[in-house]
Amino acid sequence: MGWKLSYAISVQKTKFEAVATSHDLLKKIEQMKKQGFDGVELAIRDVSRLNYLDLKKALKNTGLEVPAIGTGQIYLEEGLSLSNLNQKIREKTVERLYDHIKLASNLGSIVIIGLVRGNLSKNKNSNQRFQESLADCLEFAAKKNVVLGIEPLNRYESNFMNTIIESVDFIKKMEEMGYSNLKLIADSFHMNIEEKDFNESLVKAAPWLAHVHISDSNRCFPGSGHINFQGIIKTLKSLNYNGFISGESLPKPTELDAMEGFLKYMREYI
Ligand code: LER
Ligand code: MN
Repeated sequence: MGWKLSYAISVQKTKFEAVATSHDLLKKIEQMKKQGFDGVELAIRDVSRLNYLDLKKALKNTGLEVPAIGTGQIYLEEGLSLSNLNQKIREKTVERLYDHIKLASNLGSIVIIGLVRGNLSKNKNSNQRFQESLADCLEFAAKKNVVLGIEPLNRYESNFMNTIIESVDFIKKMEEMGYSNLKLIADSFHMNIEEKDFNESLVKAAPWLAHVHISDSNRCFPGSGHINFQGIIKTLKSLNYNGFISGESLPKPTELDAMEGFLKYMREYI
């Protein structure tokens, strides 16, 4: 089975710890090529600050793909989210995501809707407002042939869509409303906290599963904690999953060790 492997890189300084960072994207992508990665997942706060020419050059030189673009820093660094009570803030979030979607359209990536969801408030319209803001993004993305991926997050990082089934139900509801470009991203770290059974949840996720994030129970590279990755790999194979597997783990003991640890584990078991 030849799954393609990528690793999440933040292109700007960030509070989010479970990524590798890069201030020289060109060098970083060349390093990843040498390590044997097939792709680089980019976590981007503000697309307008990205050195697009360097990125294009690095991708052309190396042949690496960008399977996914992460957006969580919009929330973590700036407090913008799709569920903010303030309409102006929701609009600003949507505008910001349009830039991620345009970039994704150029690079053939999916755009991750994880932390940028924010948190629902007690206000009874909260969920509706989130849904409307996301629908704006979905419409814009559809015109650009871009898929958005809901990533269920553990309860300590968001207060809604914590589980696969909750997220699948939401995706189905959006499909009924005519939005067909919303898919699902499974992250082993969040699943370990929220799911009853990895296998059952992945089976339910399968028809919508577009991307997979991998880190162990302690958010370090696979093999450092107690998640049964061999079980996960077996299930994904049985489901004919054919997307990318992307490492998203703490830079421990060092960033390079974490990236190498991910590759070594995956090469041994996939
Ligand atoms: C956050 O914990 C995470 O896993 C990111 O991929 C979501 O934006
Ligand atoms: Mn993740």
